[in-house]
Amino acid sequence: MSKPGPVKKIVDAVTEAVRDGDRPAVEVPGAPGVQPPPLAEPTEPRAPLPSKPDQRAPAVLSPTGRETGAPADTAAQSGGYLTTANGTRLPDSDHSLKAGPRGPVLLQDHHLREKITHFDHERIPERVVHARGAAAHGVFRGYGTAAGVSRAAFLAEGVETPVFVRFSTVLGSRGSADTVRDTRGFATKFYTSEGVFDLVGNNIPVFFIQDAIKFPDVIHAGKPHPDREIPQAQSAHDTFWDFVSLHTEATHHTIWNMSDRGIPRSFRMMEGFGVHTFRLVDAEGDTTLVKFHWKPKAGVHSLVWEEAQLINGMDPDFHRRDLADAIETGNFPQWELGIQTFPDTPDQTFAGIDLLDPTKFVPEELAPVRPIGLMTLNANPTNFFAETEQVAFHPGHLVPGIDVTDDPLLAGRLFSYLDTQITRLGGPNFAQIPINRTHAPVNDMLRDGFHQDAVHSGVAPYKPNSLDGGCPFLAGAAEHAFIEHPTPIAAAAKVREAPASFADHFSQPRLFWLSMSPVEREHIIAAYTFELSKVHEPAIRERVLTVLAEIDEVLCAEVAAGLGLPAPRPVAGARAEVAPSAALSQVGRRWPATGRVLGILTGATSDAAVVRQLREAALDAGLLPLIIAPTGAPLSDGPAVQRTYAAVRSVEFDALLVAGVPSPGADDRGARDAKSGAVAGGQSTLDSRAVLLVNEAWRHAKPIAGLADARALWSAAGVDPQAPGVITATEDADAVPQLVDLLGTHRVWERFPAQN
Ligand code: HDE
Repeated sequence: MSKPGPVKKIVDAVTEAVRDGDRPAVEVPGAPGVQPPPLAEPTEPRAPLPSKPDQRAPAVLSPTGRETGAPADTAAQSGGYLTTANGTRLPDSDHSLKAGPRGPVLLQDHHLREKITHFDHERIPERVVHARGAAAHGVFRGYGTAAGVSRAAFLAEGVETPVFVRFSTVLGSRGSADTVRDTRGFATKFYTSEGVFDLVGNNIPVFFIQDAIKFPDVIHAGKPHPDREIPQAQSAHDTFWDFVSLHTEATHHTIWNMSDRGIPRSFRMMEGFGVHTFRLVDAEGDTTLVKFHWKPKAGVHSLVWEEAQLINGMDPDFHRRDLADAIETGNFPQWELGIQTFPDTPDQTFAGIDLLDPTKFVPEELAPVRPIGLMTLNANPTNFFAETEQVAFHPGHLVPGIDVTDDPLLAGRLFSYLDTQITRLGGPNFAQIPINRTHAPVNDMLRDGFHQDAVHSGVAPYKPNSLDGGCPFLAGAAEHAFIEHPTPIAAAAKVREAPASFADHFSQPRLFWLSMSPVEREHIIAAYTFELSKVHEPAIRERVLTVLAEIDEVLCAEVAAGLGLPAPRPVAGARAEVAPSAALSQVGRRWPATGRVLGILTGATSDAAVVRQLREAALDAGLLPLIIAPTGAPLSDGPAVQRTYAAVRSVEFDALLVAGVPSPGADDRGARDAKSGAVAGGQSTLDSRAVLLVNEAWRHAKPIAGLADARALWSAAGVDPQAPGVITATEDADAVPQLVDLLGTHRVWERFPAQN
């Protein structure tokens, strides 16, 4: 095989970029550039500044995957003077060329026309689904543990492969909010030495439909109503529930969406799933069926619904900011890639579960997830449009050793992703866009088309030829060709039918429900109740209840009670006997707290030395501390302020630390800030925004700590000082380690007593 030159070099650069210090590279993320601007408008030209250290651009490779040796900033703007697109310098970009100062504007003004024409075409069609997303660069290192089941070169021990990962919501438009209740996309592009491999998965292991032909139906039902185009980015409306209540194979995916998985705390804290069963092929040609899993090192954590709703107004970019900030502060998110393996038997079932049915998953208790590699996201994109918007994933981007199965949903995807990019990215040459370029040499005989970036030489882009010496030649297995596995197909007739096993729509939703902890069940009940209360048509609400009756009596009864409707009984009588899977619950384990956001609430009289010390301790523990103060003025000789009382909201933080008495700020009045007085019984000696902050953190079961003088705040905010997760520290230094310990379980779950 030809030596994988570019891949190795890029990985070396990435690995070098991975900072190993104990302290974040940047303590407070979000600076727009590498250097702060002067107050006055600059008067002398200078070359554009480099990107920030946390950013990386696509690798500098030719459109056909060849190493160019060009410096990494080659694709960026250059020079200190404004030019046309053709590099001619310009004297003015503020005034159109006119016949005299009062016009008319002259058609001759080529600069005006170029500037406006380009602007007119700045947008491309957003993705038909998964339009809203955020992405990062990283590296994947194979453990070698998959070597026995797959010949894929990038899975071999120690092999490092550059990756680009895009996370997304499914339903919303490109400008919609991040923390809506929805499935999240988790798409990974591996730039391997054998070509690009895309693992285009979700954060939920099952899908709404079993056959690709139903995809337009489920998406039309989930998208906003076609007449008013509302609601944006959510499933809480008539058409969604109309569809899923009639098309009951959607029941399983729907209950996952209604669970806490539908409102992740962070992209960093989501599992990822390939959903379909794939077929791995080893060096001998032997096959194994697998399901892919991404396991986040930070654990799987979620928001609570009220937080999610507040965040959508407060910071609609919450998830993309969180991802970018974590990377900028050196808290690189990591996931282990794992596989569940199943024998490749003719019936393609495992423990009675049909592996070709994408509405079913295999509980980890039946088939453990074996880790096969580690992914680290360590650089932010340099340009959102060029990279995150233009990246084009495709489940058909496969490498030798990874093949597809006959899952009918996957079959449709193999057609759809290629097709959609032709419209979205303006023609068939999107593989040549820098972020999509393979890091392996290309010799494809595909020619011409819109936006052809390659300058192909020679006269023989056809086969067979003699003019080009018969090149390019075909590869065999020894030369790492991708050879479809010759899977036998049983004798069959052409039918529009599903296998009989696909008719079971309720046993796994029941399994999921029974696997949840009591508080997670409360959240599921609340989510169904919320969503259905937004459904206008009573018949649809009642119909959903008939589906819930098939899952569980308590679930159905509680949702029915919330809607004020009678609870129906299951049609068939008995529900399936299923064994719960403990691995599905998000509650009950401990995880590292690194990268969590700590709000440090200060008052006008806070001791700057103590605040500095607490902040240092938080940074040492790998947290991202943000200082909250009455105004933007720093405490005397203390650290800079990141949030003011007027701008802050509890939902930004995973935990709160009160380091001083928040006496009322000058703007603590309803006319200026309606949050003032939001908490009944607020006392005049405390700022009511600070009281609200603590009250919300308390209600959302977040760890809260305060130094001894926080007691008055506890009582004003309705916090029980004896309750779990409330720390009143006597020694300043005590608070941070205790908070870190509490963050290990994400929330103080004991503060959410549950009944069901
Ligand atoms: Fe997709 N899906 N999908 N999908 N999907 C797209 O491709 C489609 C499905 C997923 O960050 C589109 O480039 C069909 C399952 C992700 O760029 C489109 C079917 C899973 C992303 C498309 C499915 C996914 C997409 C829209 C049913 C989880 C975002 C733009 C057969 C395993 C990728 C684009 C990114 C995007 C079609 C079902 C995941 C239209 C027809 C199942 C993560 O091609």
